[in-house]
Amino acid sequence: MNYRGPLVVATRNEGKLREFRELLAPFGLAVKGLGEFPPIAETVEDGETFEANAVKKASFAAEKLGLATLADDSGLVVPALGGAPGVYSSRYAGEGSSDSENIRKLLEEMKGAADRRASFFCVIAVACPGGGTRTYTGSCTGVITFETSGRGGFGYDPVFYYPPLKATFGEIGREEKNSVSHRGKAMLALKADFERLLQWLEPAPFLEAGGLRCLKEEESI
Ligand code: ITT
Repeated sequence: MNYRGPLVVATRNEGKLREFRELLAPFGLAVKGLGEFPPIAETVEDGETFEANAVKKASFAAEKLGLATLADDSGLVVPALGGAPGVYSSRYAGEGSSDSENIRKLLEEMKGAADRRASFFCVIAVACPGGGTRTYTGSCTGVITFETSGRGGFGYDPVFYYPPLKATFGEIGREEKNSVSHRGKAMLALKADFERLLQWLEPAPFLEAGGLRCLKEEESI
């Protein structure tokens, strides 16, 4: 028997949750958002890397809820800005800043920049209570526009122009974005590992009733 869920998606970002629901739909797992549980404290995202923050978010929620949990940490890396906003992408214009405030700051900082390349990065972490974590990574590279275009997606999508599609991520549909995005690519890596992941998530039969245990990394098949 393989693990059949539920899998909690631990994000407070509605845009991300919508994308994950669509990306996870073919996997046949019962996907649950944080909103379906009593509120848990917010994870302090003080890691220096996307991976550290993703692992922290997933394992914190997994421990609190006692369920297998997926989280991602993602963001935009702009070489002309020394890698900013990076792990601070969601709060680039200050704590609690909105997507449009972050975009305004980005366009301001990019004034006069000759090199407008930018990459989105995503690290997905899947954690099991008392178990460990497995991580999957994806990225995609585009160009920062001079003004917003399109109302789709979330975050920096309206200023992220993706040359192969000749459009910003704000101008394309969710399905199209998922087929090329950093999150979509990290999900492809997860998909390639899916059978192993299910076995890793499978409760060990000798555990106490209701207990869910993941094989430790060194035990993994
Ligand atoms: P959670 O931590 O609750 O998941 P968050 O929005 O704070 O929500 P992150 O800390 O991972 O998530 O920050 C990601 C930020 O990076 C996000 O708020 C956007 O500003 C940006 N970002 C990430 N993925 C994006 C995408 O697909 N399109 C546009 N912007 C994205």
